[in-house]
Amino acid sequence: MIENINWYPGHMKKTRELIRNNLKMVDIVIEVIDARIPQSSRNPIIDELVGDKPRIIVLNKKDLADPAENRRWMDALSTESTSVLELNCMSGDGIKKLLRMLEEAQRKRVEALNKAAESTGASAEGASAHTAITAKRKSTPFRMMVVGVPNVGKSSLINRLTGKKSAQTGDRPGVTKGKQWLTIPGGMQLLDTPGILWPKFEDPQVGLNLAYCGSIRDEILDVAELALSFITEMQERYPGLLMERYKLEELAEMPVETMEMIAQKRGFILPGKRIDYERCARTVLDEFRGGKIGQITLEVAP
Ligand SMILES: Nc1nc2c(ncn2[C@@H]2O[C@H](COP(=O)(O)OP(=O)(O)OP(=O)(O)O)[C@@H](O)[C@H]2O)c(=O)[nH]1
Ligand SMILES: [Mg+2]
Repeated sequence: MIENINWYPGHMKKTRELIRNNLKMVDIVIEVIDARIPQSSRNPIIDELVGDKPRIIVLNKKDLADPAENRRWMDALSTESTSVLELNCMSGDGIKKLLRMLEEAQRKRVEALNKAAESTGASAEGASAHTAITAKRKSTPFRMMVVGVPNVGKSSLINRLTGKKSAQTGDRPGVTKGKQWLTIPGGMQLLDTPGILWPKFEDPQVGLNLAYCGSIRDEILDVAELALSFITEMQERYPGLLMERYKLEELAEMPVETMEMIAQKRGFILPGKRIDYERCARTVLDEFRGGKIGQITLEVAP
């Protein structure tokens, strides 16, 4: 059943260790989330691992989400130690602002190290501590780690920051496999990580949202059933967009009938006049994922 999506392949356990082991080396964590599902794409494991380390939350794919909701989510997610910004990795809109935020964080780090160096006393012990801190400041570049659930755009973000195609990207989950450190112009270093999920979705809706947005491999899902629950949600939240996209004068009471109407409109009919549900389902989901139905946010900001 689609309500019980559970997907936690072994490599995700490895990624968890990768994040844990590299965390002490980084100065800041960039958590990439999907602007269409800002709540569901926040991984509780990441929260637990990162703790109160300085963090920037990137509300990515802002072009695919409702602009008014993006603003509300940015307000809702920002805290004392967490800055939030919206981003479109396809156009690069928001990257300059992110770079400014990173430079500011880098400046704060140098300041903190300077302060630590100053506070070391005049004793022999203090002098060696002073030397160690100064050496650290000079030799260790500012480092960050990019984390998030699969397919949110971590590698795309990294390519924007490095200004070239350093990391492999793709419109499916599980593209990034190992770990790789990259350097961005100006000398900051960053670590791309594979997308990770968590072993159990407490709320089945979270699993559905992640599946709609392509964070869970379609191969393990019943696509027709997934599209049907997506249409059900669209009928409630964005009926106008659904009608407009599929040129429907009205929506049926039963979402399965709406799906049949869409299939009729698009000519997804098999021999014997049978509806090609599978093809219709894939089309609707692909069109949502590609932003063709409109700017859609599936979770309302608190
Ligand atoms: N419309 C839109 N698409 C984006 C944006 N950022 C990334 N994408 C697309 O989203 C898909 C996934 O991007 P990746 O950068 O591979 O995502 P990832 O988080 O590294 O994925 P994994 O390595 O599989 O965890 C690709 O098809 C990108 O082109 C964005 O801001 N807007
Ligand atoms: Mg990747």
